[in-house]
Amino acid sequence: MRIFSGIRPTGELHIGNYLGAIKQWVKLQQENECLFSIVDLHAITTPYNPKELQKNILELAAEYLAVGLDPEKCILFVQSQVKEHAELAWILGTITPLGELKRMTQFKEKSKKHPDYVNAGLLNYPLLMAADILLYKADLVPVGVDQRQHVELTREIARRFNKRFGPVFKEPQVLLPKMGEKIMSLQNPTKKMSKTDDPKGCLGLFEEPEEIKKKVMSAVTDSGKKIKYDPKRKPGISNLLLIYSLFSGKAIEKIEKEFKDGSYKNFKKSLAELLINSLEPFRKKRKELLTREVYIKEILEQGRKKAQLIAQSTMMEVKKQMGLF
Ligand code: ATP
Ligand code: LTN
Repeated sequence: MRIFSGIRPTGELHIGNYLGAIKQWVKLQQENECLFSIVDLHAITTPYNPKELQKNILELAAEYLAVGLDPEKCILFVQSQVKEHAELAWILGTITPLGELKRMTQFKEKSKKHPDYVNAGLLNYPLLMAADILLYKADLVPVGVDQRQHVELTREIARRFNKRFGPVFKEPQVLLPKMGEKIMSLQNPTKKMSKTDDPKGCLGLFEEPEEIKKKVMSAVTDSGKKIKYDPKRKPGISNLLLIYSLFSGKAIEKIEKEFKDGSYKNFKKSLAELLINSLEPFRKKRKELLTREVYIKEILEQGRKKAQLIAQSTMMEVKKQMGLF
C-alpha cells in the first residue's frame, strides 16, 4: 500500500499528534511504501514568523526521526521543495465548487480564530492537501479524526477529476487509530489538544520532566472522585485514562481497577511518571539530532528526489488528460 501523511511545521509536536497520527506512521513504514511530509505551504495559511519557518522545518524533521521514522523505510521531505504540490492544487481548484471549501470545519474554526487573516489560502487549504495525497496516488492517509473531513473531500475531488478527464487518481481512505483519534486539551477537555490553539493544555512530546509533571498535575479534572472512563460526563479524567492506556499498553478497565481506591492526585502522579519515562528516549534523541543539521538536510534532499519522481510522473498524466500538454 502507498501511504501519505503530513504535519505543519508550526511548533513542537504534542502527544495528540503522536497518538493520533505518528505512532501509526512508525508502524506502517515497516510494510508499506510511505511518504511523510513537512507541509510548510500549509503552515503559511495562518499567522507565522518567516524568520522561524526554516528552523521549524528542521526541528520537525528531527522530531520525525526522533520518534522512530526511518529514512531507509520511508520518504521524508519538505512539501514546498516539490513544486508539483502547488501546481496540482491550482488545477484541483478549477474543479471544486466554492461551497465545498466554505463548508470545511477547519476553515470555519481558523477563520473565527484569526478574523483579520482569512486569506484565500486558508480556504484553499484542502485543495493543497488533496494535491499532496493524490500526487502520490496514496491508498491510505493516517491522521487524527479532525482531518477526516479533508480526506473525504479529497476522495470527492479524485472522483470528479476521474469522471471528467479519465482515470488518473486513486480514491484514498482515511486511517484513524483504534484509540487516540482525538486527544483532548489538558486544560479544556472538551476541546482538542492543539499546538497553536492552546499551548497550555498541550503536552509536548519532548518536554522536560518538570514541565510534564506540572502540566499533568494541573490538568483539569471533573467533579466527583471516581477514576472512571466516561467521556460524556467525565471528559477530564477520561482523557487522562486514555493517555495512560495508550502509553502503558494496559486496557482502560485494568487501570480503573488499579486506581479504584486512589485519588485523582495519586493517579495523576502515576501518569506523570509514566509519561516522563515513556517520553525520555524521544527527548534525548531529538536533542542529539538537533546538532546534526547536515545529516537531516541530506535526508530531506534524498526524500525530495524520490518524491519528485513520483509527483512529476502523476503531473504528466494529469496534464495530458486535461489538454495542458
Ligand atoms: P495546529 O495547532 O498548528 O493546527 P495541531 O496541533 O492541530 O496543529 P496538526 O499539525 O494540525 O496539529 O496535526 C498533525 C496531525 O496530528 C494530524 O494528523 C492531526 O489529525 C493529528 N492531531 C492533531 N491534534 C490531535 C489530537 N488532539 N488528537 C489526535 N490527533 C491529533
Ligand atoms: N491538514 C493536515 C496536514 C496535512 C496532511 C496532508 C495530512 C497537509 N497535507 C496530507 C495528511 C495528508 C493537518 O494535520 N492539519
